Amino acid sequence: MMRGIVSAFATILCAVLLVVTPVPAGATESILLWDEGVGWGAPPDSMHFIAGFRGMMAAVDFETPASTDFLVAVMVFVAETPESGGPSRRSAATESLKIHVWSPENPDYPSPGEDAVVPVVVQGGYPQHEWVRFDLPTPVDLDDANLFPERLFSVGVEWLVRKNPRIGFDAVGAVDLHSWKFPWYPPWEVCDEYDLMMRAVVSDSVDTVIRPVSWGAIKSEFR
Ligand SMILES: [Ca+2]
Repeated sequence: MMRGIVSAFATILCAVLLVVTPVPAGATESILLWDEGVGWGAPPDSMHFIAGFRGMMAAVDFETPASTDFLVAVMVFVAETPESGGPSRRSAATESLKIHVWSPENPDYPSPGEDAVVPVVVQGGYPQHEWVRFDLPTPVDLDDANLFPERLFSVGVEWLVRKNPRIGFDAVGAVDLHSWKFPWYPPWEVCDEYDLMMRAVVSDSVDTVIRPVSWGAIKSEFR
């Protein structure tokens, strides 16, 4: 475990956080992501999937760029969800999922700590095998130094239904050691063999337009 932590720290020093602004100049949103190996196109054959039992969680940590102050959405690559009860070509509908935003464990270590805001439940039935954007009910102020010391935060999911949905991960290229998984009990375990396919959408303004409810952008509700 200690070796893993030391390795994580070493990699944090050299890992590169990608900041992608896919919208035209003048817009305020950026997408934070690590090396998931998939770019903006279709996922590669190397993509795999994870799924947890009820109550399990998975997270990715980020550092807010100085130019952005608000977290407005979380993006998750939702993988195909097999029918329960045995092999089948059919896919079950996606089940509800809880979205979390965490403060860092401490200012010197980015693993998820306490919930920074009330977790959000998104209703099932959202698409599969694509990036799904879950808009938060209100932007989260990442400039709050009490909640996000050193501008560190994590986003992620908690499973409400066993093994539904599955979430993509990438095990090629760099493994950035910013993905965290499955705490039966603290501490979180860093993923040292893959990068979870979860992203943070940040903005420099609270004026960010929350997209209309659609299959591509799910408006979440605090629960
Ligand atoms: Ca990777």
